[in-house]
Amino acid sequence: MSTVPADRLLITVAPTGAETTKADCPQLPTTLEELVATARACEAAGAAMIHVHIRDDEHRPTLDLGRLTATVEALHESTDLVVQLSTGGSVHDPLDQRLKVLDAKPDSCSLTMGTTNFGDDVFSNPWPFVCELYQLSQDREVVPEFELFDLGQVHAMHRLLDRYGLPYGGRVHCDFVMGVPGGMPGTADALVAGVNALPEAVTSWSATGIGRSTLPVGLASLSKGGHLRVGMEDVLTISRGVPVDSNAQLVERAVEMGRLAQRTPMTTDEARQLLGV
Ligand code: KMH
Ligand code: ZN
Repeated sequence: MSTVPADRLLITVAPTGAETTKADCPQLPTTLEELVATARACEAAGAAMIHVHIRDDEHRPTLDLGRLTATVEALHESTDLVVQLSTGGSVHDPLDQRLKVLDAKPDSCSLTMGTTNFGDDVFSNPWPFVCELYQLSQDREVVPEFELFDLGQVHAMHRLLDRYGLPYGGRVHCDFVMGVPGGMPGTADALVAGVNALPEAVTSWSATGIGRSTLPVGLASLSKGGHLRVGMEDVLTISRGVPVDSNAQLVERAVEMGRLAQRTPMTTDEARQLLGV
């Protein structure tokens, strides 16, 4: 059983993503040095987990295993954050490379529960791939975070857990990623429908809303007792028309939203307990 008090708030920061270009957003952390500095600032501000996408020397998304491994090591050396590598990558990454992400030995990995239209692109997660990635996470002792872009993916999570059992670590944490054009809308109604449909085995969940849905989803998540994911992967403005300065600014706002909801940011040790890392 987790002994993390119920008022604790897990704040996950997703600082980079795979969609925004450095040219469009120079403050996006794309180098290892920028990522480590961002991670430290976000940890100091109240984040306990980091969801990581990395870039190459030209700031393009990459799943290069050497870089991923060096990134995990650098984040472990410089912070106590739970390090979660994205296995979603970019919409252009092949499935076999996405499986290899686990070779970089993260604490956690994202695991999206189905294929989603993603703007004009397709974020491909065929069922056999989902099953293979899940079994690999069990073998490699990496704690998955189930990413839910749509209500049907909640049902897929029931199927997966029924077929293959609990994740490594014995806890079940998922994250609603809402407001992607092609996925479920970033509304309180959609979040409540998703939360009400979760498998009983789920022990914790967070939510994030893309773009303008970031505040409605964050507030709805707190109202429903959930946790928060924030960061420049998901939103690039702090208010209408005002660009985000830094990921830490988004973490600070999440801390303030949590304070209003009488929730205290979780420590990294508490996050490890909560997630079974
Ligand atoms: N970049 C998106 C296509 C994940 O990190 O697992 C997929 C994504 C989900 O961001
Ligand atoms: Zn991601």
